[in-house]
Amino acid sequence: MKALVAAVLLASASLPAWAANVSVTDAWARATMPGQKVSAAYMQIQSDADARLVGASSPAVPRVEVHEMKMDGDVMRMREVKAIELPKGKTVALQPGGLHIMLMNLQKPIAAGDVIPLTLVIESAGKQQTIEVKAEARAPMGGGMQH
Ligand SMILES: [Cu+2]
Repeated sequence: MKALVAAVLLASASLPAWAANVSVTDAWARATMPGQKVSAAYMQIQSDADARLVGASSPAVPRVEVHEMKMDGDVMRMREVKAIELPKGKTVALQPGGLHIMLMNLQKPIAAGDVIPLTLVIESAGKQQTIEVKAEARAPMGGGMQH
């Protein structure tokens, strides 16, 4: 994790002056169970200016969406969100049971220890920048994530 943080800091050093300084920590993805075609990635995101996460992609995953989970009555449902607000100075957590990066149409399983490269699209002051993130896969928990 130390190497990842260093890489993120290095990347932000070369950003243009208008860009928000965005740091991503503790990025991880859920390893899949046999036959599972979807998974999710989670992370903590902090920006030094008001910004929004407006998209994500990965060369390793055919389809990536930004999702949120919410209770609908007594059923947990998820839906795609257009953007996640990143208020200045506030750490926004993408975590199980809440906001997440959905990894879809997986062509092959994700094993614990695999590294999933993700590109986050961040918008601030009307402009977009991309942030490269590496999410290391962790073993699925009992029951996994229901879709
Ligand atoms: Cu989802």
